[in-house]
Amino acid sequence: MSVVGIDVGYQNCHIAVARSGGIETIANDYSDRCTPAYVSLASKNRIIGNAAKSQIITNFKNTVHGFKKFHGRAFDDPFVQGEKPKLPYSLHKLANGNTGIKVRYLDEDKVFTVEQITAMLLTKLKETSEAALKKPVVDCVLSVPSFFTDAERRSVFDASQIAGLNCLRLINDTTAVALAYGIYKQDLPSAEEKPRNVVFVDLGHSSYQVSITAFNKGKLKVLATAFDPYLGGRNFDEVLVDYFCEDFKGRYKLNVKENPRAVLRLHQECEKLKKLMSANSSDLPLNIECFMNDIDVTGKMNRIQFEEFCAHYLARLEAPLKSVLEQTKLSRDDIYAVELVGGATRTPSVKERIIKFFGKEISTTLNADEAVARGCALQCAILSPAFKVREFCITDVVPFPITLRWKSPTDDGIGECEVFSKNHAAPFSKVITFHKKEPFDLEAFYSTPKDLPYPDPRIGCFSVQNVVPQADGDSSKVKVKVRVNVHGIFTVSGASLIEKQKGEAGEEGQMDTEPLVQNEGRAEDQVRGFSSCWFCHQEGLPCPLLTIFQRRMIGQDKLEKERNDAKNAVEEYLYDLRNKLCGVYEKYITEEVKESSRLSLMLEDTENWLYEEGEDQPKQIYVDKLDELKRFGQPIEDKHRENEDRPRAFEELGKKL
Ligand code: ATP
Ligand code: K
Ligand code: MG
Repeated sequence: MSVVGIDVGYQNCHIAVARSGGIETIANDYSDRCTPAYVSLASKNRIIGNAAKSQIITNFKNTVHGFKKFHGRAFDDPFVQGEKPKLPYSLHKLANGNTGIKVRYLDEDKVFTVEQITAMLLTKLKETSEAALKKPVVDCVLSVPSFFTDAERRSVFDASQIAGLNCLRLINDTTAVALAYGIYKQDLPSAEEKPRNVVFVDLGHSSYQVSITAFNKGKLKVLATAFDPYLGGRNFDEVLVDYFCEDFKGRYKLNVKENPRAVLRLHQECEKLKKLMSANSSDLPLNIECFMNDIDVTGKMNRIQFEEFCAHYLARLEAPLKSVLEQTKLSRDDIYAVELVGGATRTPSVKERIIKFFGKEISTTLNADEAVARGCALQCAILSPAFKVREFCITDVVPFPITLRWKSPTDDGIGECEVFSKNHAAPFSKVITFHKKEPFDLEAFYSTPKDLPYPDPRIGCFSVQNVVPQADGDSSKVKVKVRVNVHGIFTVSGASLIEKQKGEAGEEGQMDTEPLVQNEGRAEDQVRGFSSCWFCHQEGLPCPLLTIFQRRMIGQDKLEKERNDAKNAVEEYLYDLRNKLCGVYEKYITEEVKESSRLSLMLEDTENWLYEEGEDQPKQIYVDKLDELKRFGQPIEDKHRENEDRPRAFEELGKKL
């Protein structure tokens, strides 16, 4: 079993794994602990992570990034429509209304679902983990924003399945951070004492999340969460981009927004400038050579100016901070510490605002970039029977209240009740009792659409089938089990018909609560004819087929890698042989060969071939080419080795004698 935690960020992904030494974050094949959430589709393969990010300018139409927020969203969703004009790649409406991503892949126009794109990213992260652990990785824990709704969570979960991962839990970003904070603390108050309340703030590239979590020895309980799902570092970048677009329009008469490549370059430079401004308050330059129409551009900006331009965004930092205090009825004095994570909390004015709000210094005891991934790996370790880790109980919250509405086709027993209130503990199961003579439908939805950062309040529709009256014609008692599971996903996990006791009064929608269950049980065991349909669930290819599709792509990438490796092998051998011919091998080249100059000619030919016709050939051609070269090179090499070995053999012999 693998113990892997992945922070799936909008911009940056981090992986932490459990090894004998404990939890550690790992580097990818670029020796980078951060893997950019970029997927580039090309004519022969897919390129994912760092290599994809560096392709963004050259292959901008097919380099997909910033897709995390498309999970579970319809193409017509106002957010998706708002993003569309800003993206260098195309979006496409899928048959089921969802957001698809249109690219050229293997020289064909292709439309991928968001789940498929995220699965590609996850495949890369899976490979990186496998390389570090030197064994196959299947089990993992992934992070999601605490404000993700059912449809978004299902979509991320589907992506993990497509990637061949077994996601043990989708954990909220701020909860993962809380776990990374709490599990090693030796001095937490005991169970009877007042808990230690800590505020966690995560300002990433695309979103802003705040939680208050109460810690006691061996456990953490999230008390409340609040968020601004559309506030993050990318807003600051956009402010700079907009400013310089105007600036360049005035000074250079350039219409930057018309040129997607220029916009992308400007974005990159503005992000760099923004980071520099975090460390430096003086005027800083922005220079881009050959920006557009062969024009070099320069500009400048300082922190004061930047903060002025961002004032409306900075002002939005306060509301979620206020909200968590109000929800928990805690005062600032009840807060033990305020911990910041997420790259954008490095912005000085962000820190200042948070310090000012709480009237106290903030702690940065956690690694701002890696805390989420570490928390995910810790959660995975806790869930994995293969790994020994300190007992730690995690209770999260339901971010948006959930209501269940029921109706039968004929009787007018229509009703509804709120099954999960805001900040209700999660995961959690409840049993609801109905008295029915016939099958009935249950509809789950979020009760407060206006607080939902998602346009559709519907969660799902379930029908409870095979319900019949009792022998005496009276209605039957039906117990329905509903649950917010470990992933934060709402499910109707079972329904059963119960023999009614004589004279028992029937109260509709009566709720029994069951104790919190950490592991998903097989509640469906005793289900009687029960089916569900999802409003928002992904349609189209069923998961196993998607997985086959994914395997095919991985196979294609592997072929392309082998082809490139074969080509590189020819190149390497060629240069190595040439170097040695002028050096160590010189004396072994027989006269005839030298005379005919066949060898050097052949090397030259091969080199030319590599840059022309041989630039793009199937693998076998390179393999054959290498063999051809070796037929010449090998005898020389053998002679060289013989000569090298002879004195050594004498030496050895001498030692023995
Ligand atoms: P999300 O959490 O929204 O999914 P993410 O997890 O990918 O996004 P992070 O990696 O936490 O985001 O943060 C990335 C953001 O932090 C980017 O906007 C980046 O420019 C910003 N950032 C990183 N370093 C600094 C810095 N020194 N100063 C200002 N901003 C910074
Ligand atoms: K991240
Ligand atoms: Mg993040």
